[in-house]
Amino acid sequence: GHKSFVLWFTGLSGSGKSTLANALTRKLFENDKKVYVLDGDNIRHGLNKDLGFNDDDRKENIRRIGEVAKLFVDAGHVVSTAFISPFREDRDTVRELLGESEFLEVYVKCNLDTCEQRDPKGLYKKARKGEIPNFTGIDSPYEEPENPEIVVESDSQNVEESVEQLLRELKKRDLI
Ligand code: GGZ
Repeated sequence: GHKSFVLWFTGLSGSGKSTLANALTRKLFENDKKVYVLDGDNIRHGLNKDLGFNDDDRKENIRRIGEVAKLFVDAGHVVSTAFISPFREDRDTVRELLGESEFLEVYVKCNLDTCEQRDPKGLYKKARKGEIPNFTGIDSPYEEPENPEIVVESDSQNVEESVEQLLRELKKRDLI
């Protein structure tokens, strides 16, 4: 079997976390890895549908996702998680839960203007109008990672280039 670990994608809404996590996971699947993606679609609509977006709920969201990711790692998978995870302390708690060798923080770095221009779901526009309170980057903070294992600059390279970068980083670490 191969190594199992978590790629913890973090970044603003619209930065490309889900897109990258899914594109990378497809590549790993084609190379016979056991893979799984945790994202809003399968977590916030299910296990965490009791949670909203105030600070406490975001903290609990990330805590549960960390625990679920750990279960997938125990089961031998390469897990990619795609959540804003805006608070450094919460990400560090997951890092401690998984252990250094099984946790890679991937900062999907994209400036707010670009995210806001992309606005794939029109959420920034609504947030600017005051229709979504506590929107990350507008009136709720995003704490940039200080020592992420990987930084993907999604505003200056395309998805294919970013996936190649991620694959290189995993090979360099003998994880794949
Ligand atoms: C940020 C929000 C909010 C608020 C709804 N702030 O672009 P999206 O739609 O698909 O990704 C965002 C997603 C963020 O959920 P996470 O579980 O990743 O957040 S956290 O890690 O902070 O718990 C966005 C949508 O949910 N969304 N309201 N107020 N994003």
